Amino acid sequence: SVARVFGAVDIGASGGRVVAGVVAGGRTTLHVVHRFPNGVVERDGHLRWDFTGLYREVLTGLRALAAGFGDVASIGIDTWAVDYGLLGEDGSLLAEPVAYRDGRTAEAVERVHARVSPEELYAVNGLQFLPFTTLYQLEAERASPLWEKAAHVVLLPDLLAYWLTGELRTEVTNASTTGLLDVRTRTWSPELAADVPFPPLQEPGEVRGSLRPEVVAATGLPSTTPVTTVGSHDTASAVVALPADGSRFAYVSSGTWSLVGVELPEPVVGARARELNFTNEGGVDGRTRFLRNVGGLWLLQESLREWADPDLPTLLAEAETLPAGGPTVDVDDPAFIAPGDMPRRIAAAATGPLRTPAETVRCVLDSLAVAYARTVDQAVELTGRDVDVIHVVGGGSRNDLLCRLTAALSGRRVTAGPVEATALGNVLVQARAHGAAPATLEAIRADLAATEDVRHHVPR
Ligand code: ADP
Ligand code: LRH
Repeated sequence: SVARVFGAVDIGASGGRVVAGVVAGGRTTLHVVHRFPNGVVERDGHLRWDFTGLYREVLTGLRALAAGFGDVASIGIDTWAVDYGLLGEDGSLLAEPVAYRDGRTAEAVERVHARVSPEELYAVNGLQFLPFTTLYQLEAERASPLWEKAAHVVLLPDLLAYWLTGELRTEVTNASTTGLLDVRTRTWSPELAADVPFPPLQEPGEVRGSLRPEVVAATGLPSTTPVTTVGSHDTASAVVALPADGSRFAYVSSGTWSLVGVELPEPVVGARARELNFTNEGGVDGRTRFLRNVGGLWLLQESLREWADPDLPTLLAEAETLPAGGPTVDVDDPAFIAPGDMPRRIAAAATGPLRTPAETVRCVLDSLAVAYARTVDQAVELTGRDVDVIHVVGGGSRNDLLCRLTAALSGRRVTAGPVEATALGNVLVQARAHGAAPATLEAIRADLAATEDVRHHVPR
């Protein structure tokens, strides 16, 4: 069959890429045409994203895509969740988006809970408590002078899509992370979202629009190129692209955060799920991503930054020689959310002394693996599902030590890869919408299980 090319824009909290996904006869090959760094910046008293800068990188990437691959069938966009930009009446961005790591929600959480109890919130939105969920950020935003000028609240992948196409929508998997969506109906909660000017919802697989003239001029892509809505929450796209054979699997999408859980046909919002702080995020095709946001490689990224970026493979090799059973931390400790001074904060929270960078790295990886194993066990308990294999995808799948420790501590088989699962899921949802991939997620994953190169880690 003829090869077709789909462009994926995938931006995580630590970096972005523009990828060409070449789909031919049940096999999808990714080519990264542009990579760029990302991170929070301090501006006007808040931690923000330089989103205008990220948009420029997206255009650069799309230009490379057009130059390298010619006939591009469609483009899809995903980023991290929960954050948003405010647009004025004329469609202009009122300020660079505040990042979820900013401390502004501290009092907002209590104000929200004074109006709606955590139990009531969980019954409606099905989300684990995280202090940076959009609901709390918007509560803090109401106190800012920009709020009364805001005509639209636009989630970040949708903001990029707006700049590319001029169309305003809210993609539904990402909307599910706002805390304002009703988990049972997948529509805005009339109580919680009443006065928030979100654009209308759109499902993955629908076409958002075609390219504005300015974008055509900047990239060389034809104006007819469709932007196709995908699972625009990066984790939703990652879960599409699990190389899973059958249904007895759990996953860890391991990057800045670790998203650990299973896929379900329906939400689970009982008291025990709330107690264990499990979330019911919306997946592609109406699925539920029943998972827990667990601390992630942010602890490692921020430590590396503090140590002036030493060579990671060397440090990991050294960490590997250290004995098992060393100090650990609770990777979910809210003390780790803010940037800066990470090695010291880890040492202060650890169950024993940490003397060297290698010891700190080993502590982080042991702690992550413990959390992965425990969370998979909890997902099994809460859902009654059997899990034979844990698929680790994302940047963390390149960390052999982390994957091996996870296999050892969970007593389950671990499959590592694909590294770029998110971009791959983005490509495949577009490909399906344009007739180039199978109809069901199960068939898509079976193709991946047959074609993707993954590494297997067996306990002991
Ligand atoms: P995000 O989407 O949240 O920005 P990624 O999925 O891109 O995150 O993962 C980034 C992480 O992947 C880095 O913090 C790093 O820990 C890990 N990583 C990247 N390359 C390697 C490597 N060669 N070996 C081990 N870990 C790696
Ligand atoms: C991962 C992610 C995660 C959210 C967090 C804010 O990149 O989207 O699913 O919990 O960022």
